[in-house]
Amino acid sequence: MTELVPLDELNAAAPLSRLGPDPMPVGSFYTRSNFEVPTVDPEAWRLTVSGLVGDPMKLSMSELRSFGESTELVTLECAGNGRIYMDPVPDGAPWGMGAVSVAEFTGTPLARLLAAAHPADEVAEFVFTGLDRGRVEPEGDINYAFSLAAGEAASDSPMLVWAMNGEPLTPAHGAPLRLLAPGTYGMASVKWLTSITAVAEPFTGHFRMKYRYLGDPVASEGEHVGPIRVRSLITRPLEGEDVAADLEIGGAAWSGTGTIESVAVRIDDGVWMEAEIETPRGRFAPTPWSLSLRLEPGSRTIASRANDSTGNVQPLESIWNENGYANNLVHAVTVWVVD
Ligand SMILES: Nc1nc2c(c(=O)[nH]1)N[C@H]1C(S)=C(S)[C@@H](COP(=O)(O)O)O[C@H]1N2
Ligand SMILES: [Mo]
Repeated sequence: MTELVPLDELNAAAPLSRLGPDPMPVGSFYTRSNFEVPTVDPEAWRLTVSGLVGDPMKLSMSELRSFGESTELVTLECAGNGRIYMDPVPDGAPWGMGAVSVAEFTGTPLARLLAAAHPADEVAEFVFTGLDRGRVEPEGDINYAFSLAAGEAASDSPMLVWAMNGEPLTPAHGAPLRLLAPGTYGMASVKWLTSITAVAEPFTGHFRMKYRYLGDPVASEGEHVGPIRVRSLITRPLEGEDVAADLEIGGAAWSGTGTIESVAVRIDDGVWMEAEIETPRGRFAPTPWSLSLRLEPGSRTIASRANDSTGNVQPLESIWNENGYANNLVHAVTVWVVD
């Protein structure tokens, strides 16, 4: 039985109790699809690499896999995670805190394939196109597509993924092949990947232009949504639970702008207390944290706040923007401490 909490027919949230440090079952991993899941014939499927490259390619899955393989434990988070905590709540999928999940992904390092294609010096971005199609305003029918800057695409983190937790990718998560851009919000990790195109000008496709910060007090106006903002979540106890006075509070923290430096916990309006943090099980894996405390009986609100190695810290209040992206406010849960 799947534990996902459906938001609508295409989008479903992961249960917080399953978040890190281990991979979550694929059936618990959140799903976010803008269009219907396309039907893909895996035998006929090919990946094309074209545009401003010296050696264009059209690859079967086994040809792609000959470029190498690596496995990483990765935290994937949707830019809309936490949207409903903004005031007023912007339009868009009404995510609470369940649009983030952790799995072990296996695939071919993107940089290896791109190097073999010999991109021209003037390449500014690579455009990744999926097989899913749908109607958007004002363009009409389009395929889902997103781009990465040439430098990010050629770095050692993006992967062309065909397996999740050692099992073939499922249709909902982009079978037979998806891009995975660890450290960047989920919209860049294009599912049902069919082509990679090297271009000299910044890509202006619908989704690339939609995922921008508008009216955000922290980002510059119109800036593309990219690196995941630092966040911690409390995974134990859960919202609304009855707990004993002596308890261990714990959760996961991650950031696309650095490594997690510290996590602090606060009870009601008290002082921030430093939690213990563990070493994450990979470059893009969540950092587990915990703190054992004795709480006073009654209703208590527990909050957590993470800092990363580049000096970013979670804000105490939601940072609002027009499309409801990247709301990384401190996480709080209210529990009942039994006498
Ligand atoms: N082709 C395609 N890729 C896509 C999307 C999509 O709608 N179509 N949604 C993106 C968004 S917004 C997110 S958050 C992630 C979600 O990946 P998941 O469904 O495997 O969790 O996929 C991204 N890749
Ligand atoms: Mo997303």
